[in-house]
Amino acid sequence: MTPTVSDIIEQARLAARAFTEFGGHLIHPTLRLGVTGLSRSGKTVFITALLHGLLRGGRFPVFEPLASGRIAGARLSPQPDDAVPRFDYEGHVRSVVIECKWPQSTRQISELRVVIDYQSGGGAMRTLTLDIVDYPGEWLLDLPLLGKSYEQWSAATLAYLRRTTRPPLPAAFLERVAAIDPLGPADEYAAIEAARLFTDHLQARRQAHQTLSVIGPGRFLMPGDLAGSPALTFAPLALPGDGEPSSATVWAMMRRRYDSYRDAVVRPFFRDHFARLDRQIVLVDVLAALDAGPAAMRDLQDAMVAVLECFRVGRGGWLSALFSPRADRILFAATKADQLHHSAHDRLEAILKQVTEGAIARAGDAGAEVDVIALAAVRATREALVRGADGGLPSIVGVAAPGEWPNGQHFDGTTEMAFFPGDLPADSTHGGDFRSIRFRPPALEKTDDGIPALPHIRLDRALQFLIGDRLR
Ligand SMILES: Nc1nc2c(ncn2[C@@H]2O[C@H](COP(=O)(O)OP(=O)(O)O)[C@@H](O)[C@H]2O)c(=O)[nH]1
Ligand SMILES: [Mg+2]
Repeated sequence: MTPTVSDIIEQARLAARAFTEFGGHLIHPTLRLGVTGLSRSGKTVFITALLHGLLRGGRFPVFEPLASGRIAGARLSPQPDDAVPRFDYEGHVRSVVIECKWPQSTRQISELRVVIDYQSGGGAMRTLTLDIVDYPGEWLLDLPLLGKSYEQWSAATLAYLRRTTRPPLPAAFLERVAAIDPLGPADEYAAIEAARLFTDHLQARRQAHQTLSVIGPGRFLMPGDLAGSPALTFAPLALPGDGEPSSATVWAMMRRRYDSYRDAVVRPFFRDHFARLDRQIVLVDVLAALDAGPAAMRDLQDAMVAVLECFRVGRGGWLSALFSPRADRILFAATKADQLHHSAHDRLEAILKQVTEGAIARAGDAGAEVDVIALAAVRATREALVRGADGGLPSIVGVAAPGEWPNGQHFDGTTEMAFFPGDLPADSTHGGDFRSIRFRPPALEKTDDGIPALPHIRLDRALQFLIGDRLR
């Protein structure tokens, strides 16, 4: 595809913005940190714990600027983008620290600015403005749409749906599509019905597979503020190989909606948010995928390829006319590592490393420094050795979320218990006998100032990689 006039105008706009931002950054150094991951991967908890640690001074021995006492203070400040909702730090921290509940899940992009005063290595007082942007990883799936027409997307998506043999099968949707004549008159009801069956199928896959499905659109999985809008009411159709539909047909209507989704939703997200990030952390619930089995691990690997491809865009190709990512460090983090005894943390990290290396081999180098880590933003468990048949089993102790397990065991959500979560597999392609457990947040110790610190695992190491070098 060659750049169009609008691509060229876009490029000029981007250049102008980069110039203005660059000028501003010389006076007020600013770092934009993107936090992404699929729904429930732990974004809200991660940002809450990170901010709590920065604002009240957490126990972060590996985060050098804080550990060495060079950070004089950090405070929240009004965010730069008026059109983006604010990350509800106060509400989330109240929930975890005071109410002992995990924060409400959010399904939107949000942002928060924190200003850090620190002493540089040379002794001068400096300020770093850190903008944290929380956005659904589902939205990164939409990158391929930028280069596809409705016809191309329809053909690719239908081919995939017809080929797939893994349940849940899209039978209801495919039946519906077979009954639609794309050259027939546009019928709003038929469009809504087809889009509903298509979305239902995507959601069902998401539920069943635990990880990212490689077919989008991403907003069908995570609509944000667009739920119910016509830009989200389209579906692939079985189209003739060529020809042009007249404007009154279903085909033309679906195509208009697809185009507006691509141009008014997907493109501005990549251009206005994604491309402006300096650093990125991608949170991955590796333990949930391991629990779900080898097929989920393969999906996870595909998802990582898709994510890395978003960062490669800037390195030439027609897409770089639309946006070029500037992130120079990307951290992949396996979250909720507190479900494991610390003796298994390195293995979790090694599994994530295997998955990322596989993705880099397929997607290619992202042009940024990439690292992996296993962490728990908020550690909900302690450790214990529980006597087993052959000696001590490295176990964890915590309060499991209330509910019933498939084995009939009942949890009341208040009693502390020891668990042996099973062994992680030696490599990512083999299932282990690991089982993922949902814990309640930890009961926190009271402190003198009444604001307890949050226990964590390796959150300080993540911070050091993501922003440590900018606080020197
Ligand atoms: N044990 C444990 N559970 C976590 C941690 N972080 C997140 N969770 C769990 O994962 C759920 C989803 O986290 P959340 O941050 O809301 O995910 P988001 O959808 O990516 O923002 C929470 O409700 C918790 O049950 C953690 O550090 N430790
Ligand atoms: Mg969230």
